[in-house]
Amino acid sequence: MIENSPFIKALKKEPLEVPPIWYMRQAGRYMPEYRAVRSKFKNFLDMCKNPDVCCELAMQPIDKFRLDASILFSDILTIPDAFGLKVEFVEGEGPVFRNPIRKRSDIESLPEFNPDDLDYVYKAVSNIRSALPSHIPLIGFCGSPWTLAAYSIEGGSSKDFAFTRNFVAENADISEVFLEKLTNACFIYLKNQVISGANVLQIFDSWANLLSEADYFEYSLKHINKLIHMIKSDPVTAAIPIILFAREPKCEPIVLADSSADCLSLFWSMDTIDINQLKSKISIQGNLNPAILLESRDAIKRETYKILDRYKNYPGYIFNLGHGITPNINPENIKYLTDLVRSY
Ligand code: 1CP
Repeated sequence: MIENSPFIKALKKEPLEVPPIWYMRQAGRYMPEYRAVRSKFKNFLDMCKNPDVCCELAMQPIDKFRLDASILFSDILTIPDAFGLKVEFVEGEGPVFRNPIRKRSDIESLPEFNPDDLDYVYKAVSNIRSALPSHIPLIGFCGSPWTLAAYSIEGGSSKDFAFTRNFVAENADISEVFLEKLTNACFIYLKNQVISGANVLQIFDSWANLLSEADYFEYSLKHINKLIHMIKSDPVTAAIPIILFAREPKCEPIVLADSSADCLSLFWSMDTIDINQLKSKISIQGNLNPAILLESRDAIKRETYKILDRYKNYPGYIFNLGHGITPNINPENIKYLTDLVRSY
């Protein structure tokens, strides 16, 4: 039974002897098994459009490391792609939008979001759910409306998303329209993932750090709050736990807890926050710096124990990294880390 899994118990803030473990980007380029499959596809999104391959990739880290949760293999940029922005992943360049949002009229003329365009994702969810052992929960996910808007307006990734920040400052009203369209799309998308078998949902606000505190509320958190409210108000999704990952937002963590997410996924630099304020309000997931996994085993042990010491009496603590596993990490260190946490 999924309800008895340590991951779901932790999401309900139950105290546990051993924290459940999974890793952001647990399926990815650091694994030779992943690279073998990836080499058969030129464009990354073409691979995401193949539900059988997505299932194989999602299962790889589960089979290899016996983790406590599985995550859908897909990407956050499927939604902008479905809006007709034509997302491609260019070798060595990351995502490139062939049809980005450049001006107001690009938002005014956006087609209606058709959730059926993402049937390939829902099929991947149901394939993964069928392949997983029945006690391992499956996490579905989406990007936050703000993070999706940032990629869509910038036309790809960037260090500082300067074009995007300028665009929203000069076009606040139409940006609001775009963010609302994305919020509604995220809701239907997540609801379909739940219908297809997702047991938990995670929202990735990976570019939360771009915004000032006031702008963070206006352009990001307001829409996340609305999305969570929609999920919690729909009978189909109401009981599904929600994890919120926000990369270094310029607001207090307690403000994120007020979003009524069930769990806060902490970025690795968020290690001085007052967790007593959060206790009994929200579960916590995190937050080892993935860069530590490039160091010696002594360093990995030291830094991991620091985190486990900090959260040992925190009801509803889930072990994870503070951001995704990077391609240069040795899979042996993932195994070492997992054993370390389980034997603490
Ligand atoms: O060429 C390749 O092999 C592509 C590498 C890759 C992978 C493995 C990308 C491109 N996306 C993914 C899968 C992915 N992306 C998953 C499922 C795998 C898993 O977690 O096990 C998930 C949950 C994501 C989510 C995602 N995509 C985020 C949010 C998490 C985060 O890292 O902050 C973001 C920002 C993206 C965009 C994206 N997709 C891929 C890349 C390289 C990027 C980042 C681009 C950038 O630098 O801005």
